[in-house]
Amino acid sequence: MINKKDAKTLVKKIKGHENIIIVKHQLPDWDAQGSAMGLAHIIKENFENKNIFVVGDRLNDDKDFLPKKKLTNDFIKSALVITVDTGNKARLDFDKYDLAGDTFKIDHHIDVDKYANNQIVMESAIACTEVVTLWAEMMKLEIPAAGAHNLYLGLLTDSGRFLFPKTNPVTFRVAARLLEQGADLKKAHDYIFVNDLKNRKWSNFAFSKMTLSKHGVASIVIKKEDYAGWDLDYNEVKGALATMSGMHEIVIWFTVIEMENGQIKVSLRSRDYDVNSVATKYNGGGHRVASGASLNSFDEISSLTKDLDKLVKNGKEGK
Ligand SMILES: [Mn+2]
Repeated sequence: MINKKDAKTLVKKIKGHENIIIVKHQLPDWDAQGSAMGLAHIIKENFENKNIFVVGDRLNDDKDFLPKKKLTNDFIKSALVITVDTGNKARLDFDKYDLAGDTFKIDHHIDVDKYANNQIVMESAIACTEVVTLWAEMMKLEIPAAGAHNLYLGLLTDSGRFLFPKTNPVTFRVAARLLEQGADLKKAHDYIFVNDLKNRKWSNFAFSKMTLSKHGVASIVIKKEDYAGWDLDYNEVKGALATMSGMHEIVIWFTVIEMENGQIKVSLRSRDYDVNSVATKYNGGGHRVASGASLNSFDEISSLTKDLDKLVKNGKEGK
């Protein structure tokens, strides 16, 4: 549950600032963007005379709350910066965060980095959009349809279509509320889950590269040359991850993706095992069964696989 005092603090801080900047994590997913846009729409609807901007990369061509020009340092110094869906400061998609007049973190990742002045962190929430919605409900704020649509997209994707283990009665209550507020179920589902043929072809190609350890740890390693010429963005390349889910034989699965800039990003998933405990060893973290990490070189893949094998050997409850 959200602590009412923290919920009120956020309202007070919004009231006290004319300028509001909403920050997501780098390489945003729909929970990050949905939380940011949803929150922006809620603030616009319920509080008068606010300049609200959502900064950083976007997943689509939604122009709402986009700064028309570069935000000045003076603007940032006078602003309340609200971060969404970002567990650690290093992952924020805003290089001037430290200039902010005031800061507030809204999140659902494991709370390892209390980087903001105040926060609402609900680790039990399946999506950050769930936290934003519950906050708005608790504070009796209106959720306009455009906000509900964005919030629903985050709920839908971070819960893996309501299949992931952390999906619970609250998730469905929040989904119901968002549909009542004007989120369009079919539109959202078609928008997220109907892909181009090239995405399915990519998934098939990527899955053909899957290797499986004898303990049921599957991985797909994707280098730059693998996706060269495919015309895919990072999230589409990462579509390879989902091809390994939903099979008895695979109990932990991960992708290793070489980014255009040479960074090596890992995404880890499991139905039952605490992959977060391994992710933290490799400059990462996130959730118990869904975490990210990064490697210094491809040589680290074998030790990563060994660590995950060990997790399986130790059993579901861990040792
Ligand atoms: Mn999230």
